[in-house]
Amino acid sequence: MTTLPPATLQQLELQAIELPSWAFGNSGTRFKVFTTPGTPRDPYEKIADAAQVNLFTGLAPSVALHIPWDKVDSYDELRTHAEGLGVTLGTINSNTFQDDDYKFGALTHEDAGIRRKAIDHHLECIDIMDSTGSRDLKIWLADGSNYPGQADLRGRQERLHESLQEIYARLGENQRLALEYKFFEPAFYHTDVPDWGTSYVQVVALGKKAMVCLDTGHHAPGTNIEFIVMQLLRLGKLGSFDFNSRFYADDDLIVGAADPFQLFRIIFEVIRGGGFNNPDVAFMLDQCHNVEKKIPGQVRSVLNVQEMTARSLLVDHDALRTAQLSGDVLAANAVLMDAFYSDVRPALAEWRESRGLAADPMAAFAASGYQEKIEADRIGGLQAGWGA
Ligand code: LRH
Ligand code: MN
Repeated sequence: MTTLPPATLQQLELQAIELPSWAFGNSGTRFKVFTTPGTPRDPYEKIADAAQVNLFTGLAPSVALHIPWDKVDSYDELRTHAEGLGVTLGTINSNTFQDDDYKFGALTHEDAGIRRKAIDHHLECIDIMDSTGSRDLKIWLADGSNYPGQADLRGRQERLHESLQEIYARLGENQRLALEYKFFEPAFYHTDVPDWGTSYVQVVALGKKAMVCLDTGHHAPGTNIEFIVMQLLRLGKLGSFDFNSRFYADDDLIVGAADPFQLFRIIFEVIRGGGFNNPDVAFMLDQCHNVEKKIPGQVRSVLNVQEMTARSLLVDHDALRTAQLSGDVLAANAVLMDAFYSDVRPALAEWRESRGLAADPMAAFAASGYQEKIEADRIGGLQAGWGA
């Protein structure tokens, strides 16, 4: 059995993965959004479900909110509710992708009135951060176009910069913004923040409180994502991850499900670049459980990240450097593959038990009866989802 050295366990003990509130609501595709018995009806129930993931894994101490999906009368009350369940409120996600006014863009729009509305939404999000105690404002923009000639690409970049400057100026001392890029969808010809380079040049122009957010589902097929991770860490501008996995496009599937080796390679570069357990680099999930049960889906997700982290921490860096420096290609590759093929699951299960957690959190949650209870209790009311 692979054993995990004490130093590795100490590092794993500090690992924290933020959960997306929207993963607990209904989600789907343009074809169908399926409802599920027990789905939360409001942010309070979403946070209660997220707290279950932390209860069984000890890995998920905070929950990201999405505005207006998680709008409430009192964020102080929501914060107290969360802290009462042993979690905190994390990243605040803005939303300028579901309003008719933003059909031709939001922060990049030609019309100053529309940009004003979009900027004000972000200023409202920062007001919310003041109540929730959140550090990060995450900005993902659907802004783009569908046909060549439809939009003035250069003008939009200038307007994006001006809009972001006003949002940046409102950030408090300990607050940050993270600009998330995505190479396409919903726009199908150009996207105004399509890649890490565009996000980087826009955030560098703002200042030290502006960072890049890397969503693992937002790259063209075949992209070497771990290379981008290395570069953004090298530049000191990797602010956060949206972890998920995909077979084709922005599938938002369980992280590590589609390509566990890619997750291993990404986390290896995070560790190599000083981004692991580094407060500057937030680990968040951004997923949708369209057909599988949502709480077990999130439990599985954080365990996948933990397992690939444990394997990445097993890489023998001295042997790797020796092989790299001697140009022994196969030996160098073998060092990484040995770590990747190390089955750390029995050692992690044993370690969890030593910390008073269940050896198998998936089985423990299933046996807890929580799922049956919410399915029985949450009758009536509008199930939460991307619309509501
Ligand atoms: C866009 C995105 C973004 C969120 C949304 C839920 O595809 O990744 O991070 O706002 O999903
Ligand atoms: Mn995302």
